[in-house]
Amino acid sequence: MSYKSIFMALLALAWSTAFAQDSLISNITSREATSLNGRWQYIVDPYETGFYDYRFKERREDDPEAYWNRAEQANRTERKEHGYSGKYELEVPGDWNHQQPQFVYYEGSIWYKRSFDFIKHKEGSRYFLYFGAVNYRADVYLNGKKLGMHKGGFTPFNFEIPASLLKEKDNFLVVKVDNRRYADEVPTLNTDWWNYGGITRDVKIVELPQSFIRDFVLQLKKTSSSEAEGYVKFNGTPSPVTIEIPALKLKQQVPVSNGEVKFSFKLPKAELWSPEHPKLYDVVITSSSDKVTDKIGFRTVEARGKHVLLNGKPIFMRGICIHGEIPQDVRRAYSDEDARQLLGQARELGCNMVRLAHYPHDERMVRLADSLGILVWSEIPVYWTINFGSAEVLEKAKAQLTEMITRDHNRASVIIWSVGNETPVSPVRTNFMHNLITRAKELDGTRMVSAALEVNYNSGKDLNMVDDPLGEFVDLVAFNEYLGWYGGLPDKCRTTNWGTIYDKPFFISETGAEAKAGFHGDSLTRFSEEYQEWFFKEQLDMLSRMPENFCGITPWLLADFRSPKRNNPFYQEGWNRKGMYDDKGNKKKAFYILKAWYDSKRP
Ligand code: GCB
Repeated sequence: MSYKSIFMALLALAWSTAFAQDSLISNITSREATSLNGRWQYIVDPYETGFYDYRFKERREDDPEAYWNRAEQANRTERKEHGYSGKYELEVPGDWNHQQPQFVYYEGSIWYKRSFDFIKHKEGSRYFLYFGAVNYRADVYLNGKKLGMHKGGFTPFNFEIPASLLKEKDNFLVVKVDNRRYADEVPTLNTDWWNYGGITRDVKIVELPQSFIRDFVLQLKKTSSSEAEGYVKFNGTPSPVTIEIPALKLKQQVPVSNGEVKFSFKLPKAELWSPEHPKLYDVVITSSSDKVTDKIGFRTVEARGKHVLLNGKPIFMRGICIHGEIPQDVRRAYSDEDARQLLGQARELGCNMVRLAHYPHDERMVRLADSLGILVWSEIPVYWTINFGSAEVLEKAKAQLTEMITRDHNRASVIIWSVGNETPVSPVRTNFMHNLITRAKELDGTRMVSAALEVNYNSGKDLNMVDDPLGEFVDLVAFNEYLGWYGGLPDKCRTTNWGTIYDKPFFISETGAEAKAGFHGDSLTRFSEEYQEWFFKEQLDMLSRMPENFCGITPWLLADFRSPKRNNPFYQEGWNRKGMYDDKGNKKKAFYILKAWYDSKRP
């Protein structure tokens, strides 16, 4: 090991211990919880006055001017320069940008405060405060004490609340949310989507026994349709467990062995989960002090030779990329209804698959995909020009990858973990991405791992080869191409062919063109619905010449979305218009072209 790598490793270790948080509790939806969703009071703090004193030193925990401390004026002579009031409230979950006009472009810190009473159900319980997601950095304080800090805008996290700190009446919970972008974060400064800030997903307190089931995996073995395997992880002392699947009359005892609870057993009569038959089974896992339930589908998925095999049979993925946004309200998606809208629109288009770009979406999306039978590509926001040379940034990306996989590793719908999008080829980047792929495979050996790669489609050659060195490490070679939008006109598709040097399944993870709904012209008129329609006709014709390993496509994308990079004053006005649906939910002409093609591809 060189001095440089020792130094980098130490730095990474220091970083991970400095910001260590409690390991993520998975399957949170099956836990009884006290919701803290609703109206929270706020203070906007662009100068971070609540966090730093006038010498810009972090405030002491008991500093009365720290915004995490109670702020009521005790008497009329007391000077108070901050406070929470019912005049200033935001809805949680929800980004702040859409809630009040003055926040539409705000990037900075906002302090959220919520007072609440709490009923403890059992003596001797443990309490965890759980956040579905906060974008980007959350500093969390309860009754004046810091519970922890978390970075990463799209994954869940939890902090243990010391039982003595949680009161029956009038708890004072404060979360400082900071959504500023930085070069050394994940994502970095530059993305093609709006950086919505706030407590964007559910907040709750879960009450758990001293030793509880923190996480478990129960899945079919990678290539066996009748053998299940997995493990149960505890927070506290592990105990033997019983796994039950009542519909299969299955009851399996699993002992603790060498401190671990791991299992593998036959599951002979299970009906397999698939898009055509999204069968889910109730699963109950009981330990000596805890019990969790879940609904789990059993299926196998693998990249073998030229194909992706689902339950042993080749599958063609009729997909669409989706951003976690509800365009008609100009906001982030967070509810059951939002998930139904997005996946419902994808189904109308004829999809059997979605790429949830470019970050993990709300857990509701993958749970609904499980019950609708929609395959999912799930991704972390390692997007474009991350600082690939930094050991610290790699740790941040790994943390988000771990949280994504831990949350969703029992979802049959999820078949691909993606470690990033359009990252520029260089040895440093390939090493970084390879590290992420290795980590994803350590965490979950049953799913495919991929990344959306780039290819130079302006090379002027008739045959464009995907030869990114990362192709060696992924299971599925996926690439983005915009031939006819960023390069030339759509008729270029007539003479262009695609291939890859890797003998692996081949997938188009993006292609698309912009159209302002309701703007019409001839097919040569940029931003007209006719241009986008022509683009898709040419693209889809081209696909008939794809090589044998071509296994699917997720065009860019379901619906128009907010992007500060899109500033054409007539057609874009701050929106990326590549949607099949516009920002009001209307279908554009291209929708029908893609839908007809998908209908022709159904098995
Ligand atoms: C891409 C990116 C996506 C962009 C899209 C576009 O390649 O992956 O995030 O929004 O192109 O519209 O240019």
